[in-house]
Amino acid sequence: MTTATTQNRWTRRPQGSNWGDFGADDQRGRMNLITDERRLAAIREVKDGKAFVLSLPLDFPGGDEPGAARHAPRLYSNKLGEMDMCNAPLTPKDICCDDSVDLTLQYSTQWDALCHWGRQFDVDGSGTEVPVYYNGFRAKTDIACGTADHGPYAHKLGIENMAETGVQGRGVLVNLVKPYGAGRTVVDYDMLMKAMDEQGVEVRTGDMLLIYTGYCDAVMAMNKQPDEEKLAQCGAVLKGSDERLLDWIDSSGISALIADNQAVEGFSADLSAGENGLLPLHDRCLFKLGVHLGEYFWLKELAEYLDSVGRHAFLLTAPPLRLPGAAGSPATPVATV
Ligand code: UVW
Repeated sequence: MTTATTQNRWTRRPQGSNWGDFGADDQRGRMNLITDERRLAAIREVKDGKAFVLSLPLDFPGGDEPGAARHAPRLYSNKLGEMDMCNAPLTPKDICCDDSVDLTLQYSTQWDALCHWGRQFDVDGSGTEVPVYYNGFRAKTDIACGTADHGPYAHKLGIENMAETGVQGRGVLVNLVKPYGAGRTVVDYDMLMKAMDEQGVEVRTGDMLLIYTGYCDAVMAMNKQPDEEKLAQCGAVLKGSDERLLDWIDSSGISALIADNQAVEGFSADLSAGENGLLPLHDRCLFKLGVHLGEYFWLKELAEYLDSVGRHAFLLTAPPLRLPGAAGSPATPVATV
């Protein structure tokens, strides 16, 4: 496809992408598929009135990530003048706590913004690749790095774009623990389809698809002392190099893809990258299709309940923080069944 955006960002879009389909300057991607009608249909999936919180406590998995790119949250009290606002005696009658937090946005239960993952791509057929994100938005000018004066800021594709949609629609859960156990299994297209068929999972356009792997069950059991070697053996991961799986994500019409594991897909610890980069599923979803990825969701209780009542669909309400310019966000999603 050849088209011109209002800012002439690209005339050539990546194969397998939907750039331009939701508008030349779209920043919401497949969230556009959650229409009012589909949201109403999702509300009609509520039968029992039960609510499940799908967030880990945000100080899990615990400690700093290996390499310390991502840190556990650090709470501290605000100051009112010299007064530390922890049990602070504001008046002779009143006491008050008032905190701040240093919060790594992609440490625990989180959404990836569409500016989280891009690649080098020749956007105009000139033979020169440039670093771009979904819909051709540019590294540096659209997604600005921090300077001595200010932090990084995504002028385009920041997580606030997702938040502004409300992120409420039909959730459908596939239970991979049932057929494949709680150990590390790499799940390809055939395996995912088999699990879905066996469980009678029907995916509709605009659905948010949740994959229960058991990884976060292990994270929770480790009680903030994560054992990385053991965790590497826990929970299924999707096989990002399986083109049939990626094509199905495209043709299924899902609006978001969510898992209770680290990255939805598996990746090699030595960071070796193939034709579609280190994380081909991230490439297809975030860069090409505008499908947000949710990670470290807490799915055990929901999965067990749905299994016990023989259902798979529910109302999912999962907005990220409406934090302008950010590449990701923690969330406290709720499934209403
Ligand atoms: C990486 O780990 C690079 O990304 P994500 O948080 O999407 O898994």
